Amino acid sequence: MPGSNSAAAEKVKPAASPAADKPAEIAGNISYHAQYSPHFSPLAFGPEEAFYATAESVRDHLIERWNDTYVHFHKTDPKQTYYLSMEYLQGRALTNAVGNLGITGAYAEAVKKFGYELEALVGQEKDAALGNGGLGRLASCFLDSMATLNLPAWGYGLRYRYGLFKQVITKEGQEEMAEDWLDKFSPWEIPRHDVVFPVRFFGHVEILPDGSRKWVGGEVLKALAYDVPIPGYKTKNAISLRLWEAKATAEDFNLFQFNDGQYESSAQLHARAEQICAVLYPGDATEEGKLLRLKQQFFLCSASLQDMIARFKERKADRVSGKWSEFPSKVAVQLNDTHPTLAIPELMRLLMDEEGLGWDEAWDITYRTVSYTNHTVLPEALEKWSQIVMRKLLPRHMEIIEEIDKRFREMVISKHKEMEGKIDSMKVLDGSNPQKPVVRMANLCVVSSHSVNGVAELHSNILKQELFADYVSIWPNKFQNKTNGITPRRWLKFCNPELSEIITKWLKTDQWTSDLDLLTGLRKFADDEKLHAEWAAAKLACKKRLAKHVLDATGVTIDPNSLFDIQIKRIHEYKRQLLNILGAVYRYKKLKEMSAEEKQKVTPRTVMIGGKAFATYTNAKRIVKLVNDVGAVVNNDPEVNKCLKVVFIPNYNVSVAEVLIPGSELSQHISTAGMEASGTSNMKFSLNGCVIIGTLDGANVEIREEVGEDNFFLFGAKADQVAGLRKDRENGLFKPDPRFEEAKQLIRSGAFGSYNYEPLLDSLEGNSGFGRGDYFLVGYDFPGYIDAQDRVDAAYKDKKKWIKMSILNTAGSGKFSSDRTIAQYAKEIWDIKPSPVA
Ligand code: T68
Repeated sequence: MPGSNSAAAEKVKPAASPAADKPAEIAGNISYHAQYSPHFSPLAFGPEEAFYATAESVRDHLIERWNDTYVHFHKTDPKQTYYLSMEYLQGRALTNAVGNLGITGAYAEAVKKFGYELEALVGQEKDAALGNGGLGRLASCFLDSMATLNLPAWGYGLRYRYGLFKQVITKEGQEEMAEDWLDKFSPWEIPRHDVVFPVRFFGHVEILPDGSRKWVGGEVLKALAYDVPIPGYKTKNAISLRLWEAKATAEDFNLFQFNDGQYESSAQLHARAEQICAVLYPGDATEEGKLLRLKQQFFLCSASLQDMIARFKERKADRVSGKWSEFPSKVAVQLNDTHPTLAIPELMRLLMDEEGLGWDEAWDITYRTVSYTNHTVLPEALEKWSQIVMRKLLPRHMEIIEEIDKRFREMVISKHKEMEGKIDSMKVLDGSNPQKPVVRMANLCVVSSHSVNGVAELHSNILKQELFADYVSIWPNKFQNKTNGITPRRWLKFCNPELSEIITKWLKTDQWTSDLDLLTGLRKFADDEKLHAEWAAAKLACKKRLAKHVLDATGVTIDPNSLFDIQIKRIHEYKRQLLNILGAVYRYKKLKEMSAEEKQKVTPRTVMIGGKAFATYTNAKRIVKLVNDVGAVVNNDPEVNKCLKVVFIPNYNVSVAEVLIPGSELSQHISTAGMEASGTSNMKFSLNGCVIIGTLDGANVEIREEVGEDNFFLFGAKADQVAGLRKDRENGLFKPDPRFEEAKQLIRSGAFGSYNYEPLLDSLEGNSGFGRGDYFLVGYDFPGYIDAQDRVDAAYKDKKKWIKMSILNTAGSGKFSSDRTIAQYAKEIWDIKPSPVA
């Protein structure tokens, strides 16, 4: 390790760590951790204690690589990427760690010596759910790929005490409970008491005698780093996910007040520090909630940038030229959506106020360092912060943002006169409502970053042609596409060992795990009967595992011979779980009308829907309730429940996805066209040999291109029709399909209970207004959806045809590896190169 005592430290021989390939030594090391890692009584060695001791033993391997990688990067001093994200959905780590390190077999054998199966211990681990959905899971897939590609890169985030809530389903619908992922402790994190930075809030700006400005006063908290080592697959590199925790200091503790019995006020700052990392994305309906979210964002940005600058300076000492202008050739900062936008004014402040640079130089460095990824075009998800709140919390940053805005406007007027009329919508500060002037974070990102990208081709085109169109004429080369991807290790090799083995066998190599394009090699076997038999057997095994999960989680028995049809994602009106459930209601109605003979011919189906609704999103919660209510009736109706079951999968998270996706046969990605930026679960399903029913939205477009149109069930309006269709409705030109009316009517009739679904059904009717007048076009797309489902039923009856479609989905998924995505970011945005540890 670098540092003043490194020579001495190197002479001290560490206690022998377990040999990775010797189960007996591994077992000894597990036993060592059980005894000497003081978390449990040494006498206890149940599955939970065994999990923690095993994880700590695996962690020894991780730490070795993680230290070596840090030293290697320190010595070679490459340009590094820093991925700033408010969210990471890491899920469980044990399977992934032993899998990436290539020591699964040895550990499986070692734990057997204690009478355990590795799979059973894996189930003891809590999901690290420090994210909401796709954006957070993408960040986690990216870390896996960065490590695997040996890229010099870091992830930075917050160490939330409670991650995304646990969803409990009651008679009332969804209830939220705090998810205590740190209940005992996380074996994967390493507190770094040597990595601490001050972060200030509030206060004021002082003008110094030399005219420079300084932010002083207010309250100052400490950011303490926790590092989570991220191992690459089949490489010695392990990078860091650095999560910050907020702390107050001993000086902030008022001993006088405490001794006086004023316990709460004596530790006020400690309480405020605790709030910062207490929960992921607190509801922002209240002013307090908004302020806390802004504090979180700034906390991440400030601590991370101070860390990057400290590292730049530390390594600068070894360089010949130590100029600040070199900063962008050593540091790339990627903003995962606008949530870490404050990195822009914070880098400007640190360079100007702390390091003494002038505006122009600081701006040039910032612009060349920062790049921004947009993940949504939904207007309500584009962040806007009150200027009043911003000025109060971050007075110096507000000044800097004002200056950025002013200089941008001047630039447009002097260099792009033709765009002058567009300045109002392009500028960073929006004062059009004098009562509530705001900072538009996306505009700040576009103006201040050298690169802006969308996450799928269609989405990136919408950014260029609509949301950011005006900027394109100023900076035609700034806008890029980087189609999302997923890591094939977690999302195929580890979660679906049955299918993985078959793929390796038929391709005669396991190289596909790091070169996913090799999957195209399966195409030539798409009609091979032997492969068909193996493929079907693997799918059935996964379906049985899935069925067991459903039984354990819900008490509902489902038939592994029925078609497994799954939609799992956050519940949102634009994702249209309502379309799915209305389709199931219509199917139920038709089944009720059929004779016993007719029912014999029906393709039996199990419809599974899972996902969390944001706690204050009423219509999303109504959808959860409706799915559960429909399930309760359908599943208990002996006339139909051999042909149809409807199951709500509770508490959807990463580890539930790892069981559901391998067992899926049909998956629904049915958002209103133009609204889903990309989607990433669509890629996971397709990779696992599941056929998609979907709209031409997000990455569906590219998946369909890759797997072939015959292997994708397409329906629905196209993105460029949506605006016109909404207009038609407003003008009373929309005529609903009778099947759509039938489905709604059955719900209204009380067939699924007496809960008042009127507000939900109302949102599909009328003819104007957001959330009313069927903004998401469920009614327009309903007939096309039902027809596509009929095609699914017919195709599933032809087993050969279906398995071929399944194989061709896997074979066409190579493009969607996050290794491809990250290699493109590295080359086309970050300009960083692989740097493997020898
Ligand atoms: C998702 N966005 C997109 N946002 O919806 C999805 N938002 O299409 C895309 O595949 C994915 O990003 C990855 O690019 C999100 O998940 C959020 O979670 C979020 C969180 C906080 C505030 C706003």
